[in-house]
Amino acid sequence: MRIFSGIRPTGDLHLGNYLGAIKQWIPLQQINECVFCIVDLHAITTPYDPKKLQKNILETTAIYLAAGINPEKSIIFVQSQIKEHAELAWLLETITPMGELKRMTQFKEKSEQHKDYINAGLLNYPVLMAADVLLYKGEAVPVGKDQEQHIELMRSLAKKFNQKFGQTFKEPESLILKEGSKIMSLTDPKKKMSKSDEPKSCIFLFDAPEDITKKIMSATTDSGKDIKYNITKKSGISNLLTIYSLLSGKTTQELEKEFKGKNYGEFKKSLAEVVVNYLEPFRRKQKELASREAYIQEILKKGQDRAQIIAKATMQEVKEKMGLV
Ligand code: AQP
Repeated sequence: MRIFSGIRPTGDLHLGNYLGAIKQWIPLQQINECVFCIVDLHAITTPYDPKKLQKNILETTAIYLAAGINPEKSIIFVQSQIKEHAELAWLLETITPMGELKRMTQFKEKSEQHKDYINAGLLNYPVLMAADVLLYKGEAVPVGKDQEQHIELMRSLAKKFNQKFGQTFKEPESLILKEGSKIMSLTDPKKKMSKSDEPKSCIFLFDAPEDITKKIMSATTDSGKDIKYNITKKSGISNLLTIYSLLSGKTTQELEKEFKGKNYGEFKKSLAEVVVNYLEPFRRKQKELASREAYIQEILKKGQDRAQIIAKATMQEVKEKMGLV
């Protein structure tokens, strides 16, 4: 299968980005043809600093590599370097109903979050995302739960295009994990963990061990003292149990048994140790890669060359079908 996924270079990546998306990319590349993009054109739909964008792109690429994406197997590249993404997005916009875009939860949330930056790019974000995947004839998209609605739109656009202009695209499926597809904020477990939220709400992949411990020890928990998974009544402790389970390989039931009779403090202390140890190789690899900018640039250039061949062929076919050539 051809797999496509991407991440916005909007700052340091957190445990949610890793557990919801990147972690499932690693095994997928063993038997599939994977295309992993750094989606900078999406990053500029919310407030950003142009002076930091290139640095964020390099850091996001370094995280892909540190997490285990193999550039010999998978294509890694920067979205804006392939102009066909924006071109196909425009063509798909002409078959996208406005009402569908306005209904998107992410558009509503981000408009609420950035009231003075509600731009047409933010509204059209899901169409660009559809173009990202369809340009490579992607068949599956490993993402977190927050992207499910966007994939639904992508499927309906693929179907509509095929009906209108002839069979061209497969309808991509979302690959959403059962566990970890929505890691919640440490300070407000009703909200998802988000890069643009306050730093103490996120565990960043390159956080120093003392920061990780501090953030976990002060994470919002619920009244009561049992370490029990109950997403509605105990969302804070349930979120921490999910993180513990995914990083340790133990089930939540095993963890409930292990921490029976223990208090939140003891549980959090143990979780902090698990997280610090799990992320140790990330910190080490990031330090190694930080001084290897030329190497990262070379990977991105090779990825771009490979991506360009596929993108060009799809655009030619799309333009022919739409009567543009
Ligand atoms: N909290 C989360 N739990 C599980 N998966 C998550 N993802 C994001 N947050 C969580 C998944 O990570 C991938 C990349 O996301 P993105 O950076 O492209 O966009 P985002 O969803 O907008 O991420 P953030 O962290 O919330 O960033 P900001 O604050 O900049 O908007 C996607 O697969 C996403 O599902």
